[in-house]
Amino acid sequence: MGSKKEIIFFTTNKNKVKEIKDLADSEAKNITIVHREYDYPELQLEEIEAVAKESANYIKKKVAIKKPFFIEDSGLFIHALNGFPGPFSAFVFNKIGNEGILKLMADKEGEERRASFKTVVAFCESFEKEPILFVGTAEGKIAEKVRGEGGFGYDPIFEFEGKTFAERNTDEKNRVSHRGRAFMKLLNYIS
Ligand code: ITT
Repeated sequence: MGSKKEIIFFTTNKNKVKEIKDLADSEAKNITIVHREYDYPELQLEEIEAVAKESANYIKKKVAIKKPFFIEDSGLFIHALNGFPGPFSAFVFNKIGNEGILKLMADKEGEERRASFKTVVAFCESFEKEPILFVGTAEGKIAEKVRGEGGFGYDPIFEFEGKTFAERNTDEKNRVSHRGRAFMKLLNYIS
């Protein structure tokens, strides 16, 4: 039996840690995810790919532990609002929350409520190289009202195949979510 490979996950979001640790526990027995609470400055760029890459490069310069690590940046993109809140998802969630988004969407019906979640994982195996990016998306729609007790953030208003993400447990969400898809690509790359 080989020894387990440790990968550090820098984030301030404990819900992300739970989802990713659950997935690694069931899908990658040879990998241990180690959480480090770290609040790095996030650039406000149009593309979350660029945000994730710059964040990983910032951490490479700042942290002393030279171990393989990743960070991830996620966002909700509402088609009828030209991709808003996208890279500004954290700011908008803190300012207006799910109820605010539902108000913005009040006159939108059917196809107009389409939205997607996207996660970009930026992985640095070596501190000498550029981060490698893994992207995962989930296509769904904005629900008419908040539903469900699980998940976090925008999960109660993001509906996929009849259920919001907040109406699924972690395992069910991971199987179809943006984060689950992006992280599975990272796991496949590592193993
Ligand atoms: P970091 O320290 O990892 O940056 P964060 O919470 O600031 O943590 P993001 O910038 O990636 O993370 O998140 C942007 C916003 O989108 C934030 O308000 C989250 O609550 C929300 N969000 C991210 N992933 C989500 C998911 O899977 N379901 C619902 N909301 C999500």
